[in-house]
Order: sequence, then structure tokens, then C-alpha cells
Amino acid sequence: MALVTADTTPPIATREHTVDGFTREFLRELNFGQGVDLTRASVNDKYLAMARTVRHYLMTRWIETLRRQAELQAKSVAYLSAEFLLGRQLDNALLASDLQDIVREGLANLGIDLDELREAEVEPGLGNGGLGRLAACFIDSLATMNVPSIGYGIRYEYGIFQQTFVDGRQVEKPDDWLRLGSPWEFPHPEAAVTVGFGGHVEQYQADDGVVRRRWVPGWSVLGVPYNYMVPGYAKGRVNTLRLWSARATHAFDLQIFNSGDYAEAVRAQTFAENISKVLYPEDSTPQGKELRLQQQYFFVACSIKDFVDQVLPEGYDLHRLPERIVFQLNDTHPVIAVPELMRVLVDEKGWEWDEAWAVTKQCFAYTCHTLLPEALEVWPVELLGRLLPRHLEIIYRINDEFLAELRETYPNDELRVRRMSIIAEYPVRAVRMAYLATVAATKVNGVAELHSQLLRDKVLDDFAGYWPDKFTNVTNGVTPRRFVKLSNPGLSDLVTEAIGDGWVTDLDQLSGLEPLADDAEFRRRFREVKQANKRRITDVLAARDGIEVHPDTMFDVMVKRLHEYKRQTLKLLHIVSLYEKVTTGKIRLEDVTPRTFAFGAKAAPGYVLAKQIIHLINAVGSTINSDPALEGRLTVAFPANYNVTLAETLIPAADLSEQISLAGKEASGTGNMKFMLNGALTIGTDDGANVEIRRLVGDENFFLFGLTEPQVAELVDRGYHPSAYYETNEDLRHALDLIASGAFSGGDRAVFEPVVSNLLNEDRFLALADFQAYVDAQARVDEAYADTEDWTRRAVLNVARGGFFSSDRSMRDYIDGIWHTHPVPPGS
Ligand code: C3B
Repeated sequence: MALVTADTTPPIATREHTVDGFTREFLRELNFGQGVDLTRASVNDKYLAMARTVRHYLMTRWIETLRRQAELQAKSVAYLSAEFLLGRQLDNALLASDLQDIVREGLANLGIDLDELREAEVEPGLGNGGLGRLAACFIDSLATMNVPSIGYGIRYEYGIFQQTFVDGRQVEKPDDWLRLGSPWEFPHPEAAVTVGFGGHVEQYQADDGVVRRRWVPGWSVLGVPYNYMVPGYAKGRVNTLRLWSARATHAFDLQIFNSGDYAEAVRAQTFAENISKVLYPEDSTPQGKELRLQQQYFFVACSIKDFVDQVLPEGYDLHRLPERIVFQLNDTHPVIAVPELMRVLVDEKGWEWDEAWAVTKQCFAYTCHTLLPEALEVWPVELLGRLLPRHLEIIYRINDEFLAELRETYPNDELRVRRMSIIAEYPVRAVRMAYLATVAATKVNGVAELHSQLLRDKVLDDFAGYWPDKFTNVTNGVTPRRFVKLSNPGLSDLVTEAIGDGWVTDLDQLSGLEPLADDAEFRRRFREVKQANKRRITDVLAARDGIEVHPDTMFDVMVKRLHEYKRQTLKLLHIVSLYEKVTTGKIRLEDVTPRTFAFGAKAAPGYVLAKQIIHLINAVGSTINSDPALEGRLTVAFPANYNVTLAETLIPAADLSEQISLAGKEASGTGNMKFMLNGALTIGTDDGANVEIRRLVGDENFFLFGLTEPQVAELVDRGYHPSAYYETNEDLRHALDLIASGAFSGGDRAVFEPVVSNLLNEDRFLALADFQAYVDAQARVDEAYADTEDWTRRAVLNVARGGFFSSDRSMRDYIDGIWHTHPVPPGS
């Protein structure tokens, strides 16, 4: 171990960046940290020792980053998010510390296979899907770009449930991700903060004689911070992700314990710890549960307190808070932070209301991630007032002043004023969190151009009319480190050989590949990479799920949460129709493009229809897969428990990316970007970021189909009758009839009746209306795929034109348009 010494700063331990240095550190961790010797060490022992060793190598940069930040007090971004879907950490840490080669060699010398250790890591699934994964991509980019930032969230003891299939039906198991140890976190129980709940508000005379109000909570919990390193690529900063874990303020009641009532003695503890116990598995349809509001307030109250009391230097003038921080609200989940900051400034710091509001208004920005009305959180006043009585008062006052302001601008339009009220009156009096966020934020952004436009024109149109400059767009992005460099090493090497490795931090450089689309030798190698990726996922699916697929088929992949609006049923109807035509001899098997239809999807446990659709996909899959005539021609692969880890091997193997949501429903999508960057072509609707993908890659390299958003609106206005499509479209009718006949349920017609009748009678997301257009687009896919060289050319162009979808670019857009922060390299 070496010591770095500067004149005045205390020394920092460093590690020797050599195979020998690494090996020494690793053995030290194994022996002294895990307490085992190499011959007796389990895989988990070795994984834990390895993880700790690797994190040591990042420590110097982390400490330097923190030191530098304490010195400079540069403006930071606090990314407030109820979800961070991180994925496995080891590979990313190896990449960030530039240890990959050293570690592989060092371990091999000890007779250890790095890949076996990598497999031992359980991914932290602290998110549901797109929104949580986006947060993880953003903090990666911020660190890589040297932007001072801190992620704040919840350390759920149980992350997104483990999905299993029992007879084709989804069965959820708790995600006990901490069971074997969690080597990436740094708990700081000494820095715990107290958060109140419930109770009442009282009036009192302050020392200055002024009558003030203050909150007397009825109960409180402790928030214990757990820090995670967020290492930037190459020499970037190592930022911090701080996740809060709830603890009881008093462990247990010794008196009650002594009297023998053990359950009662630990009741308070259990109650408190429930707050960070489990991630709510609802993706985009929140259930409005009290515990969820507790979680939301818990983490934002901890975070604001942490920032004000710990991160800021002592005596910092809070009037200058906006110079030092911007709190980015990741959807409505953290919006209760707005009244919380007001409470801190007014009640705890004794500020005047106007003064506090002026500062608060400059400290927040809000990102909306949805267009579904049911996904915009609304909290009944009754519930909010019971849990957070002072916050409710504050929200009322914010609203009163806002409405008064509106009445001045629109003196004769009380209807509009009421429409814009933060408080809804119907069906119950409730707080509209999206409106509160919009009123408080400096900027409100959507996550793709079309989405931002629809926010302005539809969801928040009154607000956009009132504050046109507040509304902006930042199209989502994905980190090229995890989703290309790490997950697709074959492609990465090929690209780097062609254009150098600058693309990893400057993804626009991928445009340098453009001319190579016309280079036959490059295309051959590109195909070779794709083929190797298909073999890799084939092995993974066989080992992980016992699923047999054929690498010589087209990989047609749809992976995302199961939701009606995403329309997994549309894809299923295409598959069933194909199957029906082949088995009845309407088309010859030889004329069918051999395809592997891959699905990955979790359904929210309470979402009955979504679970029935999962059952149906599995049922269709098992029928098709067990038909010997179709062997090697048509396969349905639906591995259970789709997660970040599986995405990393599945996406690089895809030929065709399915992005088929009903136009106007998918805010952006980010899977679509990952597929594009890994050389898949997209079949998709004009929705979310698909619009931008298609613009960049060109119409000729994108399989567009389906109604546009205005056409959808018009059709719905006119009155949509799905049964009309059933009656007039023979193929569609046959497919639906086949499902209804019990062909996939052992003759039992009742099993899938709800799915069929929902499609025929309701079909909220117009799957039947888009069926024929989808099938036609799939025919164009077949035709294009038949020309291997040309398909490869288009695939290369997808990669070459995908640079825009780096989350580094998204971060640049946030920085320039919303945050106005500046990079600060560590040790600069
Ligand atoms: C998702 C949206 O459904 C996606 O379109 C979008 O790409 C991502 O967010 C990221 O912006 N989303 C989600 O995963 N969970 C929500 N509660 C709301 C939106």
C-alpha cells in the first residue's frame, strides 16, 4: 500500500494497479475480511472478497471527489428518485477502475474463474422498470461527465419481486437481495436522521414574539444512510448514491419484553422498519397506499435534512441554496419534498413565507414520465393530512396563493382556475402531486419530444398556457458503458477497432461507422458478433431456464413490463395467427422466416389481466414449442424474471426490437434505444422516442406501422368498436377464435376467455385496430431479413445513428437547459 501525501491534506491510501498488487489485496480480503483461506473459500466468499478489493481501487477517487466538493461547494444535482434499478455492480466497477485485465489474470493465477464470481452477484433490483433504470443510467453519466451530484433514494430490503412461472402462471417470490451480503454499500448509522409522521400542528409564540405554527409529530423513525459509489468511467468522479433505510428510534421496549409480550415489545421496531421493507411493484399505476406515501416522505425528508445539515458547510446561508443545489424530482414520487423544504425554512429556520417560497421555487425541477392519467399520483387529503398534517397546511397555502395569482390573470375564468387547482375535489378531495410539482418547479420536462408535446397540449395544457417557458423536453438516453461496452464486448471491440474508443464517452462518434455499412468485410464481422451473441444467450437460456432456442433464427424480442398499453397481446396475436396459418396449411412452413420470439415481462401482482396475458403467452409458447413440425422454425422463449442482468445478454442478440405501444401512451421507452445501439432494427409505432429513432435512422431502416396519436384520439372520439375488426378481418378472427377455442389450454375455453373478451369488447389500447398494419409490417420485416447483406447494412446504420441516445447527451441537455451546473473533475 502506498500513501499519497500533499502539503496540507491528510494522506489517502492507494492500491497498486498491477496483477501482483491486486492478488495481494484480494487474498488479504479473503483471509482477513472473509476469514477463510483460498482452499476453503466458497464462491460467495470469493465474490465478496473480490468486490471489496475492487471497491478499494475506487476509494481514492471517491475520497478525492468528496474532498474537492467540500472545498469548492460547486453546485450539485440531487437526483431524488424512489427507484434506482442498478443492475450488477462488479463489472461496472471493474470497468471504472480499469482493472478488468489485471483481475482476470490475477484470479486465473489463483485458479479462480472471474466469470463464476460474476455470476454470484445478485443484482440490486431497487426499481420496477424504465424509470428506475433511467435513474441508474443518469447517475452513471453524471459521474462520467464529472458533474457534482448525489442520488437519493430508498434502500429497500426487498427489491422488485422474483418472477417464477408455475404452470405458465406468474408467481412472485420476495427478492431477498441482501441475503448473501452486500459488499457495495457503506452504512453510516452514526449519521442517521429522525423523520416524523402523524401528530398535529400547534400554534405558539416564538422568541421574537411572532405567533407561528409548528408540527408535533405523533411518531418518528430513524433514517440510516447507506452510501454507494457511483464510479465514472475512466478517470471520472466517483459520486455518491445515498439510500435510506428505516429503523425504529428505540429498538424495543425492555419493560414489555420483560413482562413476556415479545411481539408487543418489538412492535414499534417492526412498524418503523416496514417503511423501507419492500419496493412497491406497481409500474406506472400506483395504488395510493399509505405505506407508499410514508416511503416517499421518509426518503425525501431524510435527504433534505442530510443535504442541509450534513452536506452544506456549517453556517451556510440558505438564501443561497439555489446556487448550491437543484433537486430533480424523478416523477411525482418525491414531490412531497416541496412542502418539506418549505416546512424546514418556515418552521425550523423561522423564515417568512414569501422568502421561503422564493427560495424553494428555485430549488426544484420536475420530470414527468407518463401520459396515463392513472399514473399521475393523487393523495387523498384525508390520508395526507393524517400522516403529514403540517405539509397539508403548507400545500393548501401554496395552492391558495397560486389560485389568487391565477384569478388575477384569468379574472373571468373560474373554471380554468379550478381545473388548475392543486387540490382536486372529485371523487374525493385530494392533492394532485403533478400539479404541485409543476407549480414549484423551475422547469417541467417530458422524456421524449412527442411526450413533452403531449404534456404541453393535453396533460398539463393549462399550465403550459400559463408558463410556456417552464416546459421543456429532454429525451431519455441509456449509458453506453453498461449497455454496449460491458454487455456487448464483441461489438465494442469491433467498433473500437474501426473508429477508436472515444465513442464510450462521446457516443456521437459512432457516426464514424456509417461508411462501413457499405463495407462487406465489416458487415461480415458485424454478423459474426451478432451470431456469437445469439449463441451466448442460447447457452444462458438453456442453463438459466431450460429453454431451447436456435441461434440460426431471427431473434424477435419484446422485453418490458407487462402492460396493456405496451400491447404484448398484439405481438401474441401475430404469433398465433402465424401458427394458425401454418398448422392449417394456409402458408407453407418453408415460407416462414425461422424466428425466435422472445418475451420478458413482469406483471404487477395485483394486475389481473396482465397476469392472464402472461399465462397466455406461456400457453401459446408451450403449444408451439412442443410441435415437432415447428422445431427450429418457430420458437417462443419467455424466460421468467426478466431483469437488468438478463437484458444485458438478451438485447445484444436481438435482430428485431418490438416497440409497439399504442401511439400516445409510451412516454419514451429506453429499451428501444438499447436495441438500436446493439444493432437491432425496430418494428414500432409512432410513439415515445420511437419517433426520434425513426427520424435518425431513416424511414427505410425502421418498420413503422399503426395509428398515429391524432388518429387514435379521433378514433376514440368517434367511438371505438373492437368487434368490428374481428368481424371484418379473417386472420384476426381465426387467431382470436383459436385462443377462445381452448387450443392453448387443453380444450378449456374458460381459461383465456377474459383475455379474449377484453380484446373483443374493450381493447382499451386498440390492439385490434392496429393488427393488420402490424402483420403487414412484419411481412416487410421478413422480406428485409431475407436479404442478409442489406439487413446487416441497416443494422450497422442503426448503431451508427444511435449516438444521440446516450444518457450523456441527456445529462448535457439537463445541465444546459435545467440545472446550469458545471463539471468538476476529481482532484482538479
Ligand atoms: C417509464 C415510462 O413508461 C417509459 O416510457 C419511460 O421511458 C421511462 O419511464 C423513463 O422515462 N415509467 C416507469 O417506468 N414508471 C413510472 N411510474 C412512470 C413511467
